[in-house]
Amino acid sequence: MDTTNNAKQQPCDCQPKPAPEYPNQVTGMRVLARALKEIGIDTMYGLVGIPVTEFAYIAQGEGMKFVSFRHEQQAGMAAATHGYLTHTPGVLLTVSSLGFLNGLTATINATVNCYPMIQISGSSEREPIDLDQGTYEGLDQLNVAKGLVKAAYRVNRPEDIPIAVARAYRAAMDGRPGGVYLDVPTPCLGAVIDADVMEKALFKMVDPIPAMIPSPESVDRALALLASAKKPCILLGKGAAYAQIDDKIKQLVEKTGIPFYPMSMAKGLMPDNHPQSAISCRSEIIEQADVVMLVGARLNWLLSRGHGKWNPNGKFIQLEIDPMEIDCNRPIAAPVVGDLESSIDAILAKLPNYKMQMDPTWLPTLQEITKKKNAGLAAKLAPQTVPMDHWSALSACKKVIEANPDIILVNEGANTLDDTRDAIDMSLPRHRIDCATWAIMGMGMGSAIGAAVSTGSRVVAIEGDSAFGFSGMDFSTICRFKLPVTVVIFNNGGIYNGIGKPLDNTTDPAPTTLDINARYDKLGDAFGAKTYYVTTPAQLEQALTEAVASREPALIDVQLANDAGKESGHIGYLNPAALVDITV
Ligand code: ADP
Ligand code: TPW
Ligand code: MG
Repeated sequence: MDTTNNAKQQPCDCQPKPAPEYPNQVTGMRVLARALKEIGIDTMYGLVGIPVTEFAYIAQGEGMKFVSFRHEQQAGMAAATHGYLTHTPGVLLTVSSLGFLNGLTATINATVNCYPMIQISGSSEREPIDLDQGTYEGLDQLNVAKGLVKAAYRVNRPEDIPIAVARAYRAAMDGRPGGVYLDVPTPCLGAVIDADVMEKALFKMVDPIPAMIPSPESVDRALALLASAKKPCILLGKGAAYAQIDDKIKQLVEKTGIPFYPMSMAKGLMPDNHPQSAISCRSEIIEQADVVMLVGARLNWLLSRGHGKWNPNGKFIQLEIDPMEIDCNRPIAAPVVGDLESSIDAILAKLPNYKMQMDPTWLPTLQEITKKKNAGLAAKLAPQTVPMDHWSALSACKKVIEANPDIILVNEGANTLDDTRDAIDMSLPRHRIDCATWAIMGMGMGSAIGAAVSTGSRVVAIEGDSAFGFSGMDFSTICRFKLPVTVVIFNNGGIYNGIGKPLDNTTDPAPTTLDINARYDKLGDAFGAKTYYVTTPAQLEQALTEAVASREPALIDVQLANDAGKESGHIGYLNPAALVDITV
């Protein structure tokens, strides 16, 4: 094989162009594109520059969709959401150093949330990095990523790329899903090999996502405990939504007759208004349930780590793919370790052997409480306050989104997050995506784009004004790709609200204060979106109805009062001031 550069450099025509083609030879870039295609990757999200620009062109040439972003973190959020919604790894492409780091935050977030994704980053040649000699965009990226993501690999030779890609795929998908980093140094991207060497190296993975069957004993133990419960509950997490076994979950819930409680992103897996829904009975479940069956959900901070007010005599069954999650915060009386599909299949098969002994008053009691709580919620939503607060604005959003259940709802903020989650019922699985386990701001535009691209569905992103600021520039990506996404910004002028007072010794704005008079709709105008500025619930309802019907990029600036919203939304109790009663 002749590896000298036998194709003469073409004179620059000032256009980025695909890498030079050699007769019967290919570069590492083409091997990478082909290997990704071979494992079924049809979309990449990213931001190009040296050394990955030509690779993106080659991938496009191979028929892959490349969604180009304004910031790598957003491209990564899109890839993660793609992974979550499609049960295949989302792929993020970044340049070296800062591009890699910008994207890495999303890959780590994907790992925390158990979303499968692969970040592929170009990196500088090894020698000057290892000697710290100051090369272009030099950073020891593999070592930075290791320990923060589920797995991290580097590939140095084009002929190893198919194996590297398969390894990254399995690491992202198998067991607990997560974010994987694949480092591809410039010399590997540019190295030339014979085309037939590439063809021989490409391969189809056999059984890429193997079933993990739970032991029959664990299934019997779990069923015996569930059947003995007087006040049981099935607690659904986003792992259950991710597993895409919606009909089996429905059978589990309906055949047992047990009330269910969905975590935020599991809303819609079973309709929120299902007769067995205990979504409004969180505290009753926590305080009274004697057996809680966790289905793809972790006993982490979102569930007080199983401590706090949980019934001290309550017991847990946990259906979980990762054995290390078991006994992580509370003893688990009946762990069922396996993939959810296999575990629920096994449970459904044996269910007729067990008679549920649930107290016949338990579900009706929860249904009564639900009725009261629903009336309370309706009372919060009823006043059509102007200037609007979160609730009056949400009364309008609720009507439009619930009337269009195909819409995927993306949601971040503090009050904007908490109140939207409570106000808007979901009726379809995987139609709610939010800032999730890490409670991070800055997933909005990326997740909206990943959701729209990977499903073709309409998306509405309800964003606090602060939350929107983290990812706002990628609204332009929504416009460039003409995606059916409507961004709704609740502008209350700040983080939590806009009434923060600066201390006496400064004339600077208070730390929580942003821009109550900002006209976010004009940002939309800059990129040719449909835009609206609304000050009443009726205007908001009309604007949102029109925007989602158009299936075009749209941005609605919702003017709230600057005193709408409280500090930290529903989780103010986590502030240090709440612990030690500090007042400034
Ligand atoms: P939530 O925030 O909704 O409670 P979490 O992200 O905390 O959900 O928990 C999801 C859990 O689901 C994780 O522990 C993850 O390992 C698990 N999980 C993900 N996919 C599967 C699967 N296919 N089978 C079983 N468990 C899964
Ligand atoms: C990456 C801290 C939590 S919630 C929030 C911030 C900055 C914004 C709340 O204001 P918003 O919503 O969006 O206007 P609302 O309706 O309450 O006014 N940096 C990151 N993540 C987090 N979570 C923060 C900061 C935070
Ligand atoms: Mg705000």
